[in-house]
Amino acid sequence: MQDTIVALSTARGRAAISVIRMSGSQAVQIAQKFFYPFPSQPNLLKVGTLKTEYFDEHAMCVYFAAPHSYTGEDTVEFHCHGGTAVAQAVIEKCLSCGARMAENGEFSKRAFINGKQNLTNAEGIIEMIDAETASAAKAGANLLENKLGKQIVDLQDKLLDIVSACEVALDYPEEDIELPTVDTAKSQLKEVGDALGALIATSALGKVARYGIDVAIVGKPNVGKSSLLNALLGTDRAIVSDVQGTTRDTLSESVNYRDIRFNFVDTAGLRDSSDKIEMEGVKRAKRAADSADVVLHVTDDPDDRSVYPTIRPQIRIYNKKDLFDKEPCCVDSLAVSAKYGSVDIIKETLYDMFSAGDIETSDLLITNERHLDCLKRAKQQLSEAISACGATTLDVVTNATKQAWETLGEITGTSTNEDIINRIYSKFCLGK
Ligand SMILES: Nc1nc2c(ncn2[C@@H]2O[C@H](COP(=O)(O)OP(=O)(O)OP(=O)(O)O)[C@@H](O)[C@H]2O)c(=O)[nH]1
Ligand SMILES: [Mg+2]
Repeated sequence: MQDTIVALSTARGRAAISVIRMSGSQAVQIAQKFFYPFPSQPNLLKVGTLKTEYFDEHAMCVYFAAPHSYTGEDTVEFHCHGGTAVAQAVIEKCLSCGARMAENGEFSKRAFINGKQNLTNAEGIIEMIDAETASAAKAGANLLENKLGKQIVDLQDKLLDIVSACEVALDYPEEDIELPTVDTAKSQLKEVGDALGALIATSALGKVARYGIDVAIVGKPNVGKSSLLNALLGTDRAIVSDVQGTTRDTLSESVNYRDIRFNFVDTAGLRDSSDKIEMEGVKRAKRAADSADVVLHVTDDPDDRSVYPTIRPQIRIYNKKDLFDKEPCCVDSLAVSAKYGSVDIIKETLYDMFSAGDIETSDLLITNERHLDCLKRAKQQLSEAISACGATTLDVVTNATKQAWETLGEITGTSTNEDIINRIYSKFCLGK
């Protein structure tokens, strides 16, 4: 018999209400010991009295009968007054009557074990809880709705068809039945491989939807990098001064713009110095630029044509245009005044550069590194199967195809090992 588990499902602290959730075969019996009158039927929210050790709480209670609940088990929810003390007293009562404290994500893990959700659904829930923008939430919602899961199962079915056709040919080599030609198998495998390729190709946009765009602001001292950061954020975040070398450490801050998260990093001005701390700052600035999605290379000299040495894409920003008496020399750059003008053109350019507008119209994006890794491995295994077609025996093709089928199963959890499952569910907060 599974333990009956309990946890606070709403956020901790001062709030209007708290929801305490209990799940397991004993959930109803335990709740009936201290909630009166207990609801006479499932799915009915009932007002009543919840007797804790310390006080009587005027609360509401609902139960869901297995398997028609989130976890697939009997589940009881108490909707109580908010605040830490009330929730604590109710949980204590549940514990003293036979429940035990749930672990992080244990409700969802039980839902997975009971076939109520697959791994991508669970990961979708995590993405939704973590989402800072509507695009990130939408990506999570798509996973939760099983859009990826369905596609994966379709592709797995196609692979299984290929495998079974090949196996018939292997088992009955002498029979005069219609055998799949190697060419047919090859073109079917290619079709699945292309579908995987198309999914993999969405991962760049998926990363933008989920995490946003990492932007490093670099340039010589005093060109106005920190002023630019402040203007981009719309807040007075970084110290600005006319002293060269004001910013020493990197300073990261995010802002949402047209539903995309921009993660800006302001950095120390690039120059040689005998100051140990300043040189460490310069080192960090270079590191920030090397790990960013894009670099804003800031200058305040309209004749500056220099290029920042990086393999990352970069945009040259001519700042302090209010002081210029001529047009900047390079046209494929942006000219702004961080101090006196709008800098929206920078965000707009970045938005277009990363095709962020496509997120809204896209149906399904790969936003999860684990899924991407599985897709890439499965594609590789299919490539091996394809090159084996005609070149070697049919069982080599079959084995590679079976491997790709297994790898795809890791995405939804049908062939995932226990460690990975545990790792995914441990990312959930308590009570989920
Ligand atoms: N006129 C004018 N002055 C600006 C503009 N942007 C920044 N400044 C001034 O330029 C000076 C340097 O600005 P900061 O933003 O501190 O420059 P920084 O690049 O961060 O400098 P370090 O941190 O030392 O590398 C300050 O006095 C700002 O007020 C601008 O658009 N126009
Ligand atoms: Mg600065």
